[in-house]
Amino acid sequence: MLTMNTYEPKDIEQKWQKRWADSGVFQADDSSSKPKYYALIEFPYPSGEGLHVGHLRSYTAMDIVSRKRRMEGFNVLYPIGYDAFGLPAENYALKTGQHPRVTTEKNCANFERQLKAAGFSFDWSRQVNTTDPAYYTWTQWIFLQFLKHGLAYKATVPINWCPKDKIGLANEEVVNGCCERCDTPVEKRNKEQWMLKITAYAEKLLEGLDSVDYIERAKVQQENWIGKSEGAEIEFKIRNQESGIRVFTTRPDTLFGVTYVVLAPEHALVEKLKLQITNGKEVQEYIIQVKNKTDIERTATDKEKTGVELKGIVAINPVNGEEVPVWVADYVLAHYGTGAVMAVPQHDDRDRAFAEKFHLPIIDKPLVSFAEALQKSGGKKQTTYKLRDWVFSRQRYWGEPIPVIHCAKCGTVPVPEDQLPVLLPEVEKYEPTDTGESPLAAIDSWVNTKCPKCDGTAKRETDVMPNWAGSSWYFLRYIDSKNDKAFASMKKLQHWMPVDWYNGGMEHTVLHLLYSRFWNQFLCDIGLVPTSEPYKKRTSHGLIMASDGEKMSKSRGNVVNPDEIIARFGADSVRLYEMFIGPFDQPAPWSTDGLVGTYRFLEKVWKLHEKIGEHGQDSILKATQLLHKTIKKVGDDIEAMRFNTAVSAMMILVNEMSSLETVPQDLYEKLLVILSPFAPHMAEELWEMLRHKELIARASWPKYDEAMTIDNEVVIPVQVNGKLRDTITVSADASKEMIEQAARASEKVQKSIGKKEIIRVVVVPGKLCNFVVKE
Ligand code: ANZ
Ligand code: ZN
Repeated sequence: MLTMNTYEPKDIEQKWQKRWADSGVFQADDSSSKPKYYALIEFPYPSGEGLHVGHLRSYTAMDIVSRKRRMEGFNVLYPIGYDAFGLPAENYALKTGQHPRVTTEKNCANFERQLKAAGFSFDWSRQVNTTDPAYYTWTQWIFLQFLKHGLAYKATVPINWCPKDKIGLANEEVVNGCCERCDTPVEKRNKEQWMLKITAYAEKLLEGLDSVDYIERAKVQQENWIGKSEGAEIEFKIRNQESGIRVFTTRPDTLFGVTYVVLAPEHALVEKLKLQITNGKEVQEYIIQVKNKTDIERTATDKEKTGVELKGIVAINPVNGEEVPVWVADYVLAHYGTGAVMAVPQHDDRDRAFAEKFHLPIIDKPLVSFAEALQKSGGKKQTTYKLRDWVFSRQRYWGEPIPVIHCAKCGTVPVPEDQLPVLLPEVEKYEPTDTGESPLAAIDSWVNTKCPKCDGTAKRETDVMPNWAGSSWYFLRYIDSKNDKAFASMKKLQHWMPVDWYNGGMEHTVLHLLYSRFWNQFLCDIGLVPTSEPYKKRTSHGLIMASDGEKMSKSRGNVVNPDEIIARFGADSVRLYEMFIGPFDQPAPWSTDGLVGTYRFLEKVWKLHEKIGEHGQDSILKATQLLHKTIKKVGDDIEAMRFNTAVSAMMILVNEMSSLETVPQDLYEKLLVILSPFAPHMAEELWEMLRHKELIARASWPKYDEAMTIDNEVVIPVQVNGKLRDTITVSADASKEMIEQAARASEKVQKSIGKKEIIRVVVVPGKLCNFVVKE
């Protein structure tokens, strides 16, 4: 018999965290002969609020997968780091004057403490931090490769401008026409920006989706964002003009139904045809009025249509020579297709709404075949994408400086690679300048530099990168995080890539996934990474909500603090609870009662060790069978991310084992092994109490005997008033209720009973079921 003691998580958790660290058990081996497994979670932004219970959900899930893989004989890489550039630290600096570096360091240290307290099996030796110059050297270096290959360029583009944050926003940072951060209505401004030519990868990003295992929603969102559209480009000549209007259409077959043509208000022809347009003033006024509308406002089908006819301009339908009027209207976007459409009110809802409002003809003409339409119109096949190039400049401080120099003589000159990193200088004020330039622009000593080409006076680029940059390649850096010669060595990349399983938030399945796939594909194309797709498999977890069902937020005061609950219940109970809380991919409300439940369960597991013994009176067949079933179920459930049902299966097993007089050690040990990925500290402690010298983290995942997992079944006769009417097959240990239910479900039995009243039901488990009915 083992010594009795009670379950006290705080006595054991730190002990095991230290043992794990000292033994290096979770360090991945770059040259192991075991098969490799790369498990990835989205590295956190180290906010001042500390770890969120939502982080714990994703990290525990992949921790379970990682721990199971090690037990299955894999060499596992499960790394961690910090995505630490970004606005919150900078906004905090604006308020308090504290350098973002200082708050970032403090926050990272806090996160590290919290993550370690949760017992994750991260390989801490590979930690990365995107704000570390040793890291962003390589972010800058990769940017230079984009530049070298013509995929980074400067362009004057209308950008979304937040007048409050004084920052250019990417489309995705604009929510319902407002700044995602401060909710101020966003304006359009023309500004010179660095762009990354992600559109050059549109097709590849789409095609690559066929070769990966992503949850359906993620795949669909990627496809929609890329928005491939196959159609044709067709030219409508303008009467008495040289220039024509090129339209993009997915329905050339409707060409005979065209009753007018529409240009986007920003279309270059509007300016070019100025002298021919007889209502120029009206047109100009319209254009000014639509300037600040977002694309979503402009194209929403339920919005009232607006537009102005370009009087004096007439377009000619190439298939039949018919003359149609030309309009400008904001439902046509300048940056999609050709910025002009042929309008077919009979077949297109927006065109119809517009035609009805402005009394334009709606005609029903027979469709023609795509081929025929192209032939008659002289058009050509054309594919367009909704995907736009990526605005890569931010006029802020807390980001990676874009490593280029502007020379009056030589133009834009990349900073020579051996002069990287371009370090972020100290500034006195973090505010963007009044002109909307980065605060870096105000530091003359930093801005003024020498041209690397001609040695003449030159100026540094003062824009920094968006906070998507560092996270676009961090999974590569983990593989070789200390390399100072390259972002990662090809040999190590070949060993580890691709990531085998990546779990993260649903909110990141569009942009972060697309951007990081783009960087990886590009680096693969230039021969620097071995696989075109970075992630073999991608899943997502549901949000953890507050107990009131609302999103946890500081302002609502409903945030659950991981420190407090770990101090109260121990990390193992918290981990287990986060897995038990509900289907992994669904949002789930927090309940501290639930946490009490998982704590009690662990107490039961702990107590079980007092029952370990060899010569019990009970038959252990039932418990053994249940153990084998549970090993199978927990294993399968982990793979399918059904963590909640894995936990309940272990609960059922523990109840069964608790009902035994004595528990064979072998059974108990197997229970501990399958429980250990969920509740690793307790499992280690009990394992040690059973006199194991090795960590349970190094144990093997138990095998189950398939025969033991199959229920024994029995055939039971069903009678009505003593007469045999049918037989049913049920499991040997089926309860009375289950047998009666199965018997009632029999069609023959139902027929025999008919409308007669059932007076009594006699069930003898394993033997018989008899319905006594009123004749
Ligand atoms: C005539 C037509 C007839 C159209 C019809 C559709 C249906 P997707 O599938 O999203 O690519 N379009 C083209 N360029 C546009 C722009 N810059 N702004 C707004 N709308 C534009 O949509 C392609 C269709 O959207 C094109 O095909 C065009 O209208 C319109 F029964 O041409 B269609
Ligand atoms: Zn120069």
